[in-house]
Amino acid sequence: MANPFAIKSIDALQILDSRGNPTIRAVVCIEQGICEFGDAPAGASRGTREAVELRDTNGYVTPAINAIKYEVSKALEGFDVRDQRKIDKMLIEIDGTPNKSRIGGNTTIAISIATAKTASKALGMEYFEYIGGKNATIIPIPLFNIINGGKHAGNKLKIQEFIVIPVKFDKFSEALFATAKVYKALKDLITERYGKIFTALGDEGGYSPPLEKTEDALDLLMAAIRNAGYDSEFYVGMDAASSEFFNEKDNVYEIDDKKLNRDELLDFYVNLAKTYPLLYLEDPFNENDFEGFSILKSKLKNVIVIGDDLYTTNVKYLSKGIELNATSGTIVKPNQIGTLSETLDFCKIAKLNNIKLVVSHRSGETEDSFVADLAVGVGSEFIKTGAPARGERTSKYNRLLEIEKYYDMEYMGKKLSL
Ligand code: 2PG
Ligand code: MG
Repeated sequence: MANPFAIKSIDALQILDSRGNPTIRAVVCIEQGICEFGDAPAGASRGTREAVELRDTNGYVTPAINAIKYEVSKALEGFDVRDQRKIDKMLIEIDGTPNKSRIGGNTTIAISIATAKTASKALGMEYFEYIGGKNATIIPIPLFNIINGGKHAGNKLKIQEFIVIPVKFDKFSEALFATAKVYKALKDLITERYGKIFTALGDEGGYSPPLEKTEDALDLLMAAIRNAGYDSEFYVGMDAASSEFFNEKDNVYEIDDKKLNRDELLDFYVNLAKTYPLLYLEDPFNENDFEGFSILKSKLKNVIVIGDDLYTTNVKYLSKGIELNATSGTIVKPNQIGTLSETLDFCKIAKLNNIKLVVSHRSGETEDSFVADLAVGVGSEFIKTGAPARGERTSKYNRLLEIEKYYDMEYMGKKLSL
């Protein structure tokens, strides 16, 4: 008799992401009749070292679907779905390139996630349990990106994400609903100051008011926190995604109508940290400037400095960052590297070296909530998955509410020492 956990088929279909772009959904089915899907999200401000997406010239993912249909499904037929590592290794081998450019990182991550979901369903486990076992006991602190700039919005803000961080709450659910109040207060403020037409949303569900200066956005965040009736319960953070406003030719950062060299940008951040309760700063310098990160980290002891484009969920670059003492934390995006096993290895190395984990969505998302389970599974300190609005963002937060309630989990905000 065939192994009931053996892969019977892998199918794929083209679906839409939250920006209305085509993306890939892979469906893994095993002999006992259980099937699950995995979706590939898509970034807009991508690091140059990320796994490559396979698309045709019009942006359709037909080549990725064909790769599954004519090549990968045959090669993986009969593999035991519980053997995630073996399956991921096979995907890497079939691709054969260092950045998954032949069959596409979008192809491999969709299959890799579908594999884990099918296995855990067949074993009667929740995804977070399957990933983390008994260690999965805490709900991470959400980082809510409620003002969008940079590549995610049509305004002139150079910084990509302005984030509120509800740390001082007893439960995740309290933190989430408090943030929803702040999000509403922000909408009221924007309506009052700029008119309702400027309450349009950016790609991650945050507002994109017609602001130009970093300080204006931070002031608005602070006013929204106050108007919602909160104060020190919230910190603020930013994802600068600074590679996007770095002018490589002149070696300057073009921000807030200025051209700043690295030292000047560093002073700019240091001053912001004096004025605002800044807890979190992601990609403050361009993706090749490990040294800049490390100087900033030593200067801003109370700010968690995070690498995203710097590391691209790749152990090779994380190891360099650890050696240079570049950051106190890292973004974790499974589609940056292309398989779940490599993502888990990355998290393990980060944890061993006291690097905080920020499991993250992409700006182009689907409704799948898998990253919420991944965050709980790896015991991440933070999860970054946009504003508390729009289905592709709320699916992750709502999944965390479910996990908190039915598995009686603690909130990281209570445990994290800052
Ligand atoms: C980021 C992400 C997600 P994108 O820079 O951290 O917020 O954006 O998916 O566009 O890379
Ligand atoms: Mg980022």
